[in-house]
Formats: sequence, C-alpha cells, structure tokens
Amino acid sequence: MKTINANPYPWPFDGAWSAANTALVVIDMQTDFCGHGGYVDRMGYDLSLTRAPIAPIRALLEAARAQAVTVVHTREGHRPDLSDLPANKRWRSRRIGTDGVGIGDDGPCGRILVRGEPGWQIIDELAPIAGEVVLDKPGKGSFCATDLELILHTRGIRYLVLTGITTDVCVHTTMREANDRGFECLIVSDATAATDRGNHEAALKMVTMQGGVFGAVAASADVLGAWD
Ligand code: C5J
Repeated sequence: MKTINANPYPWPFDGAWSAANTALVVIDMQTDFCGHGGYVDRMGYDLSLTRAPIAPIRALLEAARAQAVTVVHTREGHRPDLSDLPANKRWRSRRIGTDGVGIGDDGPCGRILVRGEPGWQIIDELAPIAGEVVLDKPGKGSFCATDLELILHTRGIRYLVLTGITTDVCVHTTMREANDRGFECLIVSDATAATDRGNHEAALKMVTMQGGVFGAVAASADVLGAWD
C-alpha cells in the first residue's frame, strides 16, 4: 500500500503497512448515535452531522473488503441488567433533555444503549458481513473491558484506520488508547463526525499537535487512493 498524504506527516510513519497488518475500525455507527429516534436524536443534536460519515465509511468498507483488510465494528452498549453501566454515566445521560430519560431507559428505539435493542444495532447501511470483528464495549474507548488488543495482536495488526462517531468521544478515546499501546493510527476526517462541528474540528486538530501526538489525519479519498 502507498504512503498516505496525511497531516502532519505522510502516514504511516514507517511506510510499512499492508493489507495483512492493518485494520479498518468503524466505531459506533449505531442507530442510537445516528438514527431517527436514537439517543443522539433524542438529546436534540443535529443528526445530519453524525450521518455525514456514512457514505465515506461505506466506500472505505468496500475497499477494505476488496483488499482483505481486517474490519472491526464497535458497538457502545450495556448489558440488559445494566450491571456494566456506571451510576455516574447513567445520571449524566438523564440530565440532557426535559424528560429525564437516559441510558438504560425506554425510548422510541427501545432501551437506550442497551445490547440487543433496536437503537443499539449498527445501521443497515454499514452492517457487518460474515468474518468481520464486532466488538461490544461498555465505555467510550474500544480497548476498555474488551478483547480488542488481543484480537489485533493475534492477527499481527499494527496499523489502525479509524472511522465512526463521535470524533471527540469514542473515536478519540479509542485513538488515544491505541496510540498508547503502540498502534500507528490514522483518523479519517470525513469518515468521522461529532454532535458539534467545532468539537469535530478541534478533535482532528489535537491529533496533529506535537508532530502527530496521537497519529495523523487524512481524508477518505487519500486513503482510498493508497489502497488502489
Ligand atoms: C458518545 C460515542 N458520544 N460513540 N459515544 O457517547 O462517541
């Protein structure tokens, strides 16, 4: 694969990525974050923001599948008995909006961010196919309380291309966790989004500080060009 024209350095740093040692990570493209009646919609945020990366992610998924690049899909959610839902996470989530409804409570798409509920499902447009890794996580980062690190090491993966929502929360937390574990990370600017445009832009900018403190940033067109 070709080195990508990324910011602040051509990615990856050593040019040594290949289909075999790279994973495309698609974070939390669930109805609760980008679908009508889901958690983000109920909180009153502009859904067009979190839906914007759907088409770029689809293009990256198609390219990754064609090249046999490992694909990892994550889903944020909690056990139905809420035994893995910290009290402060639930309490904070209930403060948004006027009805006191938050994570674990009933909404139009079932219980919010609860495993197995309609709102928790990955949207149809980006549904995983057989053989792809689907990872359930109770937190914002994909490495906390999951077997992601073990799966990546078992497959010999050292390079991560990060997509999904939201840029400033689950994508950034995952990128930071991965970077600290020695993975070389690229975040795809138009294949990620936040509930606030300024936060999206700030999160991307943070990556580029200190010579690329967490990795680098590139547009999906540049990733696709390198995968051709
Ligand atoms: C949030 C996420 N924002 N997937 N989750 O609560 O970023």
